[in-house]
Amino acid sequence: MAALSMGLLMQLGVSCHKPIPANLSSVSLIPAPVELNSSGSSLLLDEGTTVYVQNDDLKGLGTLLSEQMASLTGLEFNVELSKNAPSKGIYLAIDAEVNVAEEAYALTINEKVLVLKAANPAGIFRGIQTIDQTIVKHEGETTAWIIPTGSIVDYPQYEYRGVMLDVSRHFFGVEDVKRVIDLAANYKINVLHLHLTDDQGWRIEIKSWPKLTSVGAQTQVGGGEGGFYTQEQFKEIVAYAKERFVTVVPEIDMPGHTNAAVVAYPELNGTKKKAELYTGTKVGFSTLATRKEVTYQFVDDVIRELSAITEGPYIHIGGDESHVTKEDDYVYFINRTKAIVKKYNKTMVGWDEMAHAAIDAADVVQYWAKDKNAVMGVEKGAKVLLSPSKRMYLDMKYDSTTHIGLDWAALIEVDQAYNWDPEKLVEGIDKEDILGLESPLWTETVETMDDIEYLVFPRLIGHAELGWSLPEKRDWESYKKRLAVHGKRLKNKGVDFYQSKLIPWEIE
Ligand code: TNX
Repeated sequence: MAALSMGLLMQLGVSCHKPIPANLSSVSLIPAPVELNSSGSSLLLDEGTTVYVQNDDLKGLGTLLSEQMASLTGLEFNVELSKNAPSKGIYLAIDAEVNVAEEAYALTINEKVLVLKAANPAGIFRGIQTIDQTIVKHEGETTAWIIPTGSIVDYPQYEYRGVMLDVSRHFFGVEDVKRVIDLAANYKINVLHLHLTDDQGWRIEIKSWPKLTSVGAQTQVGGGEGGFYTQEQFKEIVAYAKERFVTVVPEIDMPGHTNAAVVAYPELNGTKKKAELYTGTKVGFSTLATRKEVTYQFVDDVIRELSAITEGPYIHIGGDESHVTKEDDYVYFINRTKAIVKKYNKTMVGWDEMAHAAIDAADVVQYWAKDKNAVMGVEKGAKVLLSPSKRMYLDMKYDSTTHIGLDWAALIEVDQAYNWDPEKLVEGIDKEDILGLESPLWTETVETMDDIEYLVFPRLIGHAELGWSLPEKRDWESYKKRLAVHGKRLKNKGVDFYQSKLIPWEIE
């Protein structure tokens, strides 16, 4: 042994290092996992570390893990197929017994091998995000990348953990949307809601009503050029999201918030005023003609085309702030639209005002403003998606000095966004009534990707923990220290996040 040089040992892939002691419990995981045990040692990552996958279906996920680890460490990792667990390296495998919940996964790490198991690829993907966060840079005599040993068993509290992007007030292209998906998926967010239409712009190609985009997509807030997704581009977003186990929920906001549509097709206009392209930020002035048959031909065509390019189960029909639609016309419209959504085998989601219509257990009410509406929805059997504007609206300013954003609901500092309990938010709405949580980003004041990043991060990370972690694992004092460590990660990814003074950021 003594005759062998250090270099030769390295070439042979033999490590002469004793494993570095480390503590899995002190790794800054967000969201906090359900169960974690630490065994005090570590697994060393180096160029020789291979990611093995049990079958061909997991190859994509193996590659994704190796890429995520590479971008963090600068090392390269091979991906190989192996039916059985290796004696050394990283192993991804399907195990039907890891079935406490959808998306559940189990991680065991010893000094030689890390094994990630889940009953399905979605669980493997969530577990990969945890692995990524367990990697620690150890600065000793030499720098080493290690993963502390121990075990984790983990699964989410809520099945729907979403983020919403308003692409109507300001349009954002496919690449921006993909970046939002990537950054959100790192924190186990599993839904992207796209607010595709509003007064200022219609952003999705509908082949049977071409003027929606040739006319209705041509501008945005402030008068910029706007834009829209072709159906091919929308499918590209859906496919990209799917690879990251993120479901896309498209929203067509109706019967209000429809100025862009009625400019394109005046026969749909339910007001007496001639509609013109709008670049301001007022709400509540437009409505579809709810008693005309042509309107339901329009709704049917739009929902039919949209359903055909949407893989997920949900279609969001808006339903908010229809201030110039009479109450009985509004109810009539939602009831007819509900039947159309059902005809195309989708689940209808709508903002909380929708509870006034004849909704039932098949529908989802998105709570944003009124407790009364959300409770009414639950009484009718619907599930509730929580987006309380005072806690979750990502377009609210952090404090009075924030250079973009609005403040009508609240100022939302990082603690205000994190420090509350979804189960206790509304009296009469219990955990079993809640489908999940969603953080909306309205974009009246949001013009660039940097603007998006600044308002979304870090608040979305806190919401991700609220949606995933057990109430007893959530605690502001612990969270703020864990979040501090993520400052470096966000910076490495070039995220222009808000460096709140409440967080003891660890940024080089
Ligand atoms: C209310 S929230 C709206 C949006 C605005 C937002 C601005 C909701 C369902 N409607 O139309 O963009 O406030 O914060």
